[in-house]
Amino acid sequence: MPRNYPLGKIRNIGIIAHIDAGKTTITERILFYTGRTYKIGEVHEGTAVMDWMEQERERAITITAAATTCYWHEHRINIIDTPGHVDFTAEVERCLRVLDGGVVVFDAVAGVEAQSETVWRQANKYSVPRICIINKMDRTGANLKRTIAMMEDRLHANTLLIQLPISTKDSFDGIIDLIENKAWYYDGNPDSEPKEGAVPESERDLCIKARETLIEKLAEADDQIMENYVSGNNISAIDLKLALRRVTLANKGVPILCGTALKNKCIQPLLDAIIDYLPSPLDMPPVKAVTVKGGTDVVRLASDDEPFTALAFKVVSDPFMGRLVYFRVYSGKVVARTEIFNSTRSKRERIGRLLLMHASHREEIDEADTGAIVATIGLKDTFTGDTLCDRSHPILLDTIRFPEPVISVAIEPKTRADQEKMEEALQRLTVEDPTFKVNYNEETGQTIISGMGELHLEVITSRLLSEFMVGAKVGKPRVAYKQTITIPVKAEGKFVRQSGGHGQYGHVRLE
Ligand SMILES: Nc1nc2c(ncn2[C@@H]2O[C@H](COP(=O)(O)OP(=O)(O)OP(=O)(O)O)[C@@H](O)[C@H]2O)c(=O)[nH]1
Ligand SMILES: [Mg+2]
Repeated sequence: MPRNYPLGKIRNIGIIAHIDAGKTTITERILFYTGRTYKIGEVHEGTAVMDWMEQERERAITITAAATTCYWHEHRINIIDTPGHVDFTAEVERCLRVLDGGVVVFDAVAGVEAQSETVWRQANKYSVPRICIINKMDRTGANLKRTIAMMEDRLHANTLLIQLPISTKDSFDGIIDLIENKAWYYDGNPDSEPKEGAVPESERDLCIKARETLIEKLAEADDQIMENYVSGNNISAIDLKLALRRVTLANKGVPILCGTALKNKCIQPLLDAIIDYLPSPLDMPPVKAVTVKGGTDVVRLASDDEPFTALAFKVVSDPFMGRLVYFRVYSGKVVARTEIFNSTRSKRERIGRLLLMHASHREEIDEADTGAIVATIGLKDTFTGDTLCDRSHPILLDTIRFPEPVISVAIEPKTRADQEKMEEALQRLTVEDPTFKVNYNEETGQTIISGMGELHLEVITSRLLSEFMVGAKVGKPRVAYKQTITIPVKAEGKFVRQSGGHGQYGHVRLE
């Protein structure tokens, strides 16, 4: 069966940022404008499709990374919306490990925040090419220039501004596309098309200067633009776009866009930029691995004709459906209801149903080919970070490493009936979440759960109740005080028992 989308037309991207920057709000607009949803979901109203978990809707924050797929201008975009809260940093880590590109979101008022730096470093670690959008341009105090300065200063980013905002004191109306030299106006109504217009007279000079800066910066990072620039040739919009793509893919610069997701402004140009500047699986270097026997280095090309290789990056225990394992296919393809090999654990596994995930909804598919990000039901012994492959070509991909938990609390079942259920539920949750650990302290008799922060553990206890129907309360871990001997002492004891037959006698001298 021919694949629906050629590899070059696939984008696997993650949306990453500090908490509340607007990642989910942007993703909801992407789903709407690509026709995936018919009504825009809002985080603050608890209707966001991507924040589907009960705890997410209650708190209006993202807790677990959610995957979805949409289509834009004949491209297929697989998106993972990640949480920004520091307690859920593992979700960002696992996503960046398997994604090809990133959209980094900034709040135009707050600029670069603590978690913006963390996610930026995580993206650096995996050399993920990225584009940035400065969101919330509608807010009073929004400042594009300051945010860009902060990005250069704190993230050491080579920023390539490709849009200028069109805004008055209290409204953000649209953008000037510096590449095409065109202005786009948005009225905020989600159903209205953006209107093309002239660059406002007042912005002309600024626009010429900003375009000149963009070309200079691109020339510094790209030989082809440099050549044209030096010889004074005309540089076309196409030349600029191709150069931006090369520079972004080489991680030598980041295109910067702006907009306001909440007011439905400038999402279409973001979608265009995802396609124009972020990598397809073909743009990524061949994936490196080692052979199971002998540990020699091997590579797998991004191609359906190579042996099947995938990395499991998320395990979710659904109380009704069982274990759902998410994986990214790096090479080859896999068909539903067939046998594969988990080379990390040397186990044969059977792929059951194959699912294309859309947040909590699932679409059953027959096969997953190179570049796909899908989930499956049926794998019993596969955990986060495991390599799945063709049994006749067993290789190992680099696994995913997670930070160690930093805080602990004691957890106690509310009733006797809860006891057994709690153990099982906690076990399942540790499989899902590599930054969540459970230990039994023999000395104090307490069950201790550890995680990345208070919110993390709070969410876990609330999930125990709502998903696993286990009542539990948390408290401080008890400390087992111990005594020690501080001065030398001498002691002596005797044991004598005479009750007929052989007597028993013991004598101990202790110092
Ligand atoms: N004024 C304004 N508010 C926005 C904009 N985008 C998002 N918001 C609001 O900011 C809040 C946070 O938005 P989210 O989309 O949940 O942010 P997030 O980055 O997904 O947050 P986490 O997933 O919890 O890290 C919500 O109340 C949104 O309505 C915007 O462009 N302008
Ligand atoms: Mg979110």
